[in-house]
This record gives sequence, structure tokens and C-alpha cells, in this order.
Amino acid sequence: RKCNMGDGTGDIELDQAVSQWLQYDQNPKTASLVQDMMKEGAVDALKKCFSSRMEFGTAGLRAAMGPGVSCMNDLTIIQTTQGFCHYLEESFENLKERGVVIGYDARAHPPSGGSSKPLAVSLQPFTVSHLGLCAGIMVTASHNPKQDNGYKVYWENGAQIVSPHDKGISKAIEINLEPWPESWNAEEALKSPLLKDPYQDIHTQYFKAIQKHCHHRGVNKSSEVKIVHTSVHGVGHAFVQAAFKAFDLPAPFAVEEQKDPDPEFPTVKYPNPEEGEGVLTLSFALAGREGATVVLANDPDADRLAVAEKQESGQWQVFSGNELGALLGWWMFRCWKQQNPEADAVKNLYMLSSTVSSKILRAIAVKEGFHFEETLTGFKWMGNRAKELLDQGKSVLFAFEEAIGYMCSPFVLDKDGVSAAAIAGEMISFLATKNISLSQQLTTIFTEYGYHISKNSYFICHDQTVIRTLFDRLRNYGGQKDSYPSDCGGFSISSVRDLTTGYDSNQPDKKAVLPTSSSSQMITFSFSNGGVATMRTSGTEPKIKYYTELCAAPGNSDVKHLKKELDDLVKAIVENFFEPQKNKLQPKPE
Ligand SMILES: *[C@@H]1O[C@H](CO)[C@@H](O)[C@H](O)[C@H]1NC(C)=O
Ligand SMILES: CC(=O)N[C@H]1CO[C@H](CO)[C@@H](O)[C@@H]1O
Repeated sequence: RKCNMGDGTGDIELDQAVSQWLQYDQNPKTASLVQDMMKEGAVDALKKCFSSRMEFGTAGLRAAMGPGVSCMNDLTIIQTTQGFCHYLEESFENLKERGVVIGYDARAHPPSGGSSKPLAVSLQPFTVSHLGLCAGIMVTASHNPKQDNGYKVYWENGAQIVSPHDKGISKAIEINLEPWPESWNAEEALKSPLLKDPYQDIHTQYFKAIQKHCHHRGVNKSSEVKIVHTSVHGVGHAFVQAAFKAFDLPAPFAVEEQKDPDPEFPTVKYPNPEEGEGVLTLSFALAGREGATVVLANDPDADRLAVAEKQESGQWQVFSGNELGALLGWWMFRCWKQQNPEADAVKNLYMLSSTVSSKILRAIAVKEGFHFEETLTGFKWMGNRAKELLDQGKSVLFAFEEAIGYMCSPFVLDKDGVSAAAIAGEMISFLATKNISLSQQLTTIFTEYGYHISKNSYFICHDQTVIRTLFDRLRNYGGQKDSYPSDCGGFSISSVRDLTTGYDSNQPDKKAVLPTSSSSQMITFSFSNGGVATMRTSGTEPKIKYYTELCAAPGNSDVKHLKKELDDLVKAIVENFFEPQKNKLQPKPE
């Protein structure tokens, strides 16, 4: 299917792909863009738009908006939705009675003509679960640059789809490429008696549901802490304000320039609070004016949350996703324990995190007696695992991943930056009544459960051959077939797990427990000094990411030494495992 563009056959394939496109596309804007490219003989531009159809994966679709099969546009969305529809009809007998919900964030796209409003992502899985629907579609590109859009899919269990649904949907798309006559007729669709807008009801029910996690109603009375919130030009503002209200907390100060949805993201380079301080500049300025000491930031579709706190030095500390995971995990457990003092109750309690995130929840679980489980990277895994546990009658209190994603409520089986903001707001206010800052509380958690210091970064690499060479070298270390390194620059390696091949030296049968995927690279090394390092390729970006953490035993509070040891470990990993391919890798831009 992929057009082979290197030779004459490729050009014929390109011609065919383009003429079929023009036959199908009824959007005058994208159609004329393609016609213009044809007239100008802009072969390279055409190849970019038609080289290969966007691949429908478990994350749905995400790509730049533009014409052609490689981009997000009306036609590719019609084709995808026809395929998805077909797949749903095959999967559910009562699809028409149960229904599907469609939502969107505030990305640039033509006016939908519908009556509903932009949504924070988490209300979408909530709607699927709450109304017992067959599926949900969310049009969002999360924190991607402004030219991108995406199509995220939830299954009837309220979690994002996992295999084999992606393959099934992908196949169904292939056989439904020709637009059905009614597919272009949005006006007619909007008149359908089957169409309902559940927005108001869902809005009410969602805030009622997350209110169950409000444990210290009225904590505002004695707390004087002031909080700033930014929605980074996304949809978060109204939802976070409502969530604070539901928790009976004073409204956070909103960053005026960023509070309303604006798909141009005019005040930030990237609309991604993970990128750290640049995105938070306006928030810090507002905090300065209002005397606020904490900043909460959502990404544009409000499924993620970043937190920063002003230190006594006057400097802002932006917490890493792992640090905030430690704080929220601790807080969620503390509140739960107060409500469930019986000694046995913890036996039914679970927390989850992705395998590249901090192991701090494991340390808390070991000491407190609840269960901790790891999943593969991404909330599709945590959401589906949480649902399995809930169906077995277990309680799932909290799940997180280092990429500032937090699931604080089983009502939403995905990360949710809205409930996380309100719960963080309550934790911050509660701590403030005791004159404790977040960074002080983090130290207390580490003192009690052991310091967990992590350092994550990546190299950029567009060449799959280089990536394969780099990882295969680690699997055949020192030229020895199927042999992994036992040492990295003096740091002794105690175990290796390779989720590309399914090998785990720690398991009695040497088989990894987590699912294996041969199409992506992922190796984890555990070190004798309590270090853990994972190297993996990203499914959506041209990156080799690495995640490292040093897990110290409780009582070891020599932070300076621990930090140095982690720095040395990271250096050894870069030198020994990445540098042989150095010339072909670009470091993370500063
Ligand atoms: C609150 O804590 C800070 C140090 O963290 C201290 O300087 C200050 O005096 C404390 N305030 C009260 C009222 O205890
Ligand atoms: C400013 C603010 O939101 N204050 C609230 C604090 O909590 C009490 C109830 O406990 C509310 O009545 C206040 O409005």
C-alpha cells in the first residue's frame, strides 16, 4: 500500500493516489490545494501528502492537518469513521440503541455545525462509561503543535482501545475508503433523530462524580495559599474552575492571556507544559502579581497536569511528572486510609504506573500493604488494566505516568488533568494549613519510603536502521549473540528485560510478563545499586527515549550523593549504549 516513490512505478502510484483523492474529496479547500500542487508539478509536496495513509493505531490517528491520505482532513476522517462504524456494527448488535459519543477540543477545524461545546478529554471516557455507550471518539491532538490534529478512540469499557481493535479498525477502513453518499452531508446528519447532545447532563454528572474525591471540604477557610491556573490556550479553564468549585476551593487565578481556547497558541512556542518553564512564564508573572505560590498548568486538551511551586529562595520548582506522581499517590492513599481504617482494606487496593515511570508507588505499596502493578507505557494500558481490576471487585485508587498523566478517579479510565487539578488544589490547601510546602512534603515522602530520583531525556533519530543497530548491539553485546551487557561503565547490571524480544532475566522461565511488541524497541536494565534504566523508541516521534531512576532505601537521605550517582549512571549509559551511534543521533534540543 505504501507508495514506492523511487522509480517510475511509484510515479504511477502517486498519480493514481492523487486522482482517486480528487474523485473522493468534496472539501473545496483541500481539493484545490491538491489541484494546485498538480498544476505546479510540486512532486515533493504531493509525495508528502500521499506517500502513505496515516496508520490507525491504538492511539487512533495523529498527524498534521492538510490534504492527502497522510494528513488529517475531512476525507481521511470520513474514511476512518466509515471503517470504525463498520467495525462497531460487526462488534455490537445493539449499536444504534447504545450509541457512540463524539467530542472535540479547541483545535483549529471547520465549525462542526453541531450544538455542543469543546470538551476536556476526560469527559469523553466518562461519557462512554456513564451512559454505557459502545464507543467514544475524541478529536484532539493533545499537546502537539498547532498544525496537528488527532482522532482518539475509546471502547465500551471506557478505556482507549488496545489490540486487536486497532488492526480490526484499520482493516475496516481499508474496505470503506469510498465515501458513502451520506457521509458528506453533515446538515442531514445533524437533523437525525438519533443525534443527542448529552453535554449538560454529563457536565453535571462528571463534577458530581469527582466530588467523591473531595475529602477536606472547607479546607479553604484556614488556608491562605493562592493558586494560579493556566489552560495554555486549551479547554481547561472552565473545567478546572468548575472542579475547584465542586471541591469548595477558592477559584484559582486564571492566566488571562491563555485562558480562552485559541488554536494558534499565540503566547507559547509549544503548547506543552512538559516543556517546562517557557510555557509557564505568564503564570509565574501572574503569581508574582497576586502573591500566589503555586501554579497548575494543563495541556490544551486538559488531560495532563503540571505543577510548579515557588521556593523560599524565590525560584520556581517545576515538579517532574514522577515527583507529582509521588505527591498525588501519597495524598490519595492518605485520604483513602482515613476513610478506610480497617487493617484488611488495603488488601483490595491497587495503584498502577507505567513501567518507565518512577517506582515510588511500589515503595509506598510495599510499606503500606496495598498492591502495585506496572503496565506498558501509555494510559491505554493503565485504563484497561484498571477496568479489569475493577471488574474483579478491586479498588483502583490511582495511576500515573511520568509524562504528567494522572488518573485519580476510576470514573475516568484515562489520565484526567481536571480532577487531578482539583485534588492537587485540595492537597496544596491542606498542606498549607499545616505550613507545609509541596517540596517539603515530597522530602517527607522520600524520607519515609526511600528517595526516588529520576532523570529522563532522549536522542532524536530519524533513521530506523541506526535505531535497530543501536538496540541489536545491546542484544548481542561484545559481538556475542543473544547476550546482554552485564556492566555499564563500572555499574553492575543485575537484570535485563527486553520487551521487543520478550526476554526477562528475572523470570524463572526468562519470559517477560508484560506484553511484547517486536515493532518497537524497549530494553530495561536494572543495576545492583538500585538504578533502573529503560531505553525505548517512541511510537509517535522520531526519538530514542531513556528513563533512569535511582531507588534508594528508606533512611538513605544523602541526596547530594544520590544525585551524583544517578548523574554518573546516566553518563555511563550515554557513553556506553548510545555513543557508538553518536554521529547519527541528535541530542535533545536545549
Ligand atoms: C512556616 O514555615 C516556614 C519555613 O518553612 C517558617 O519560616 C515559618 O515561620 C512558618 N510559619 C509559621 C506560622 O509557622
Ligand atoms: C472562597 C471560598 O471558596 N470559600 C469557601 C470555603 O468553604 C466554605 C464551605 O466550607 C464555603 O462556604 C466558602 O464559600
